[in-house]
Amino acid sequence: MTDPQNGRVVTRFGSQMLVRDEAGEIHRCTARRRLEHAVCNDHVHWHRDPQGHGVVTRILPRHNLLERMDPRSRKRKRVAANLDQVAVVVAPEPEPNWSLVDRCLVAIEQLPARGVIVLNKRDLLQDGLPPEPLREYRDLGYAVLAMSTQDGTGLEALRETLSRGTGILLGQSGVGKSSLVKALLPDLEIRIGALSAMGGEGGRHTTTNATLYRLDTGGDLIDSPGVRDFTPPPASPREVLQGFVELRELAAGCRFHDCSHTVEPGCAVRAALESGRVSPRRFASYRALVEETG
Ligand SMILES: Nc1nc2c(ncn2[C@@H]2O[C@H](COP(=O)(O)OP(=O)(O)OP(=O)(O)O)[C@@H](O)[C@H]2O)c(=O)[nH]1
Ligand SMILES: [Mg+2]
Ligand SMILES: [Zn+2]
Repeated sequence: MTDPQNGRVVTRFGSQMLVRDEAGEIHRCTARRRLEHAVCNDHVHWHRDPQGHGVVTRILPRHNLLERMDPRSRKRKRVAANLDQVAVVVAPEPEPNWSLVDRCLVAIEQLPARGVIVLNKRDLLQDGLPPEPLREYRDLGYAVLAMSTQDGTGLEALRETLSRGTGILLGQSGVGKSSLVKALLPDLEIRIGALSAMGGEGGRHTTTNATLYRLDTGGDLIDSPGVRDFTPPPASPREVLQGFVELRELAAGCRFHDCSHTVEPGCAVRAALESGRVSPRRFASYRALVEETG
């Protein structure tokens, strides 16, 4: 039996997980009995038992946890822990679902973490112009980066953005999240080979498990499975509002402090909407989420 060591959960499959030690070596581990299920990027204590098997004995307190509602079971699904930034990836193909982006941003604001919007596959833009909503996100203060893994443009800006802390790529299936990870990690093929030999995610096309990778420039990046939709866990209307940076600022100016921004007189949010200072698309996303999760 070895002394306990610090590690980070690279990926989990059933009761097994891959844990990265402080030297960067990856070990296959099981969880000690009755230990809560670990999640990708949990910081843990682990050791080798007398038979030489890796055992995770403790999950260290998380500074945040990204969760979403599973559309089938309607239960919370844990995506990853201890995130500093979240990049929501969109592409000209498949056609972007902007309400999904807004929903991801709500979860990001709740973590909280830095939100980044990535437009991948810029090589597929018909007229070379980025879609209109991207300008809205930039105006709200989110970093918006355009790139292509096909021609390699724009990747340096993403590498720089991800060089500190731990980031995750979120987005619809097929937008190119795994392709981005691959482009940022030239030796990924080798690592994927090593991971799949240990029972982790293989070279499959569709990602099925969130997996943590170490970037050569510093920083860590999590590749996550594509989602059809993204619903943050249930929240009060007030909590949903916190996820819309421009609306939460405006709400401070409403006449009633418990304003629902629907029918009240003196509503600063609706005034801004009517004068065109708030995007109707964003307000509709906010309303839909209040109706759904409230
Ligand atoms: N034209 C073009 N195609 C790309 C680009 N990046 C990725 N692709 C293609 O998009 C497809 C999907 O890429 P993936 O990286 O598997 O997408 P993903 O987001 O990881 O998908 P899931 O794992 O299912 O969530 C592949 O056929 C890639 O070759 C790009 O910049 N331009
Ligand atoms: Mg993938
Ligand atoms: Zn109001």
